[in-house]
Amino acid sequence: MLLVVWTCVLVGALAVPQHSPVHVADQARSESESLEEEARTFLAGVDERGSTECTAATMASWEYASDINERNKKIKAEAQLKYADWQKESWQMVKKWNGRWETLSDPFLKRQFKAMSILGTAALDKKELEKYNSLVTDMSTIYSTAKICDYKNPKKCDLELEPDLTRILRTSRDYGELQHVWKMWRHASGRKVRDHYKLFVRLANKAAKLNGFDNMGDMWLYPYESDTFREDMAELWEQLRPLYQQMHAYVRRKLREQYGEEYVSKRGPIPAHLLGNMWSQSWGEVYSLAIPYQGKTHVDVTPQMVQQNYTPRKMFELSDDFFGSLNLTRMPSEFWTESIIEKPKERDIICHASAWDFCNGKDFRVKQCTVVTMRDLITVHHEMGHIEYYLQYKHLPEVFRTGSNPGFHEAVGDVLALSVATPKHLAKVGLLDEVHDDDEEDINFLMNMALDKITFLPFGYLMDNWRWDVFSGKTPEKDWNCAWWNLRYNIQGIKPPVQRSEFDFDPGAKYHIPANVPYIRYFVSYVVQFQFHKALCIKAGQYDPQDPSKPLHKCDIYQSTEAGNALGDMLKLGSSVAWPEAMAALTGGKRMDASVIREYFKPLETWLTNDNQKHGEFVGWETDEVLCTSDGPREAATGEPSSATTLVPAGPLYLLLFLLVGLLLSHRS
Ligand code: BJ2
Ligand code: ZN
Repeated sequence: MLLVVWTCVLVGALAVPQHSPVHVADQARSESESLEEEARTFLAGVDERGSTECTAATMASWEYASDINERNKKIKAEAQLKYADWQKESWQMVKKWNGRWETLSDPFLKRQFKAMSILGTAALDKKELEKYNSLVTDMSTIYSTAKICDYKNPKKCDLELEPDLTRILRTSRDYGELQHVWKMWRHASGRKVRDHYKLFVRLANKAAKLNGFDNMGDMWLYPYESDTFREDMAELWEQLRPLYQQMHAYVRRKLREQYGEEYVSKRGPIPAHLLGNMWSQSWGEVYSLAIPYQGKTHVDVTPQMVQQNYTPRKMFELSDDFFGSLNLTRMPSEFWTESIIEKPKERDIICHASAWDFCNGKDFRVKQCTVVTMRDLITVHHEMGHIEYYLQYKHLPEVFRTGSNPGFHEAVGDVLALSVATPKHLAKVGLLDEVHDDDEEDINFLMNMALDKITFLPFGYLMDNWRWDVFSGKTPEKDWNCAWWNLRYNIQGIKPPVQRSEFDFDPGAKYHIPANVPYIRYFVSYVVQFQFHKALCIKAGQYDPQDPSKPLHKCDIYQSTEAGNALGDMLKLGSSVAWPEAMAALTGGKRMDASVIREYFKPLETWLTNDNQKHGEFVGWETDEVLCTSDGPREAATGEPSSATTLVPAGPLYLLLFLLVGLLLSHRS
């Protein structure tokens, strides 16, 4: 390498008189060329080794997530430490380039150095990192293996989140049963991770500080490359809030008609357990209660899927076919042989659906405990969207094998699902018999979509608003749960079915908190996916702002290779350019823009506003109920299955009680 440099200088010296400007310029050029070359070789080496290390760590994580046992846990912990060793080692090598990489002229090389200058949690010392990792593993394991007892049969204590509790929340209309399941799930999951979370936050913040950030919340925003990110999110939410409030008022009336005014008041927040979902994060499952025109086509095709003997495999094939129809890459054979798409019977696994990139350009998998429902069909597309992104950017160096920003990654599958869910498309694949071009059916369809998309927005927004304040210390430990309910009330307009206290830890009952996955990405996704959809629909000739017969919500991009190629071109960029560039490549604009969702739902918004007015609905919510108290009822966890992992609630009173009972029992025997 060095030899080449010297040869070049020597040849130059012979050909050109000394000190001439041409000579100096040539010398500078060749020096910089050789630096570029050196950098390229260095980065290629780091990339090759990094990919191998990444594969090993990912494999160990997969093994544990798909077969939870002590042996796999140990192997995963060791693999995580080994990967962190490598990250530290490569980061130190990269650091030696400080002062030089900034002078490189190739932006592709420079950006790699920039991306590698953040070490992440590997900055912690070994003992602390081990603890940090084990806290996250333990929290997600508690969450993933939690079980509760049946409402009507308290001796049956093997109900799991997936599929049991999810099904009950989706289908039961029994207020008492829903309340039981809602409450017991939180006893079995969130409550049990509160202490873990305290230590976790301290270590996470320590790692963030070692990386030069104030706290972990700030570090999470690094990939968005924006100084105004939080303000931008707040602004987007403000633009969307009026539409959400119309939905809220409408659904509250429908629930009041179902459950009665003693349970659902006219002006109050909605009880959180009545919305068809354990976290009230999207409300699609109460569509049957909220259908605007009962006599018209219903677009929840779950019954048709069941009737037609759909299987998880068939759902994945349907999704693969859609990607293929766009000229995007189909799932490789390893995907079909290695993915887990049904819940195995004889072992514990992390059922929460996820997509995996094993960093070797070959192995890509999904793990999902798929149930035959329309909701899960949408999730299948969501997960396959991640795989499609992995496939499109697999040629890039490891540092760029990630979304333009995390929200882009979340949006890919959802964009396709926006087409899949249209009545026209459902009819095409035989899931709907007939489709009429009729305003009332249109409103039914838009209501179904809004119950998923619009109602998700405040939840997607508040999850990390809660964590940002926890990490920054603005919300002290003693207020964690009540701060959560403040946000749930203020932003979503919901309330818990039973009063909460600081003995509870309700954020911990949602997967991404114990599993430590940032969440604002989903809020971003729900905004940008409509921008992507619009751009693709124009390319597919399916949307024309001037033509009322082609509104955005009727667009189906199926079989449009123009649309698919444009999407593929953006995905191929990975994070090699800043996200506004990638956004511009597809949509022509560089900003996140909430006006596109408003446009998509315009006919529904008009309809909702009229309907709420017609019924004299109060838009908004108010209450004088106390939803959460700092030293509230330390309700014992009744109806909870006993298990070896059940922790005795902290606090001297409980300890005393525990000892007394133990003493009594030993005395009796
Ligand atoms: C069902 C979905 C996540 C996702 C999983 C678990 C956490 C990260 C991954 C990543 C993908 C990647 C999920 C869907 C919409 C709202 C949210 C929710 N599961 N993850 N490895 N969703 O995003 O797919 O697969 O490459 O970053 O959590 O609350 O259900
Ligand atoms: Zn996702």
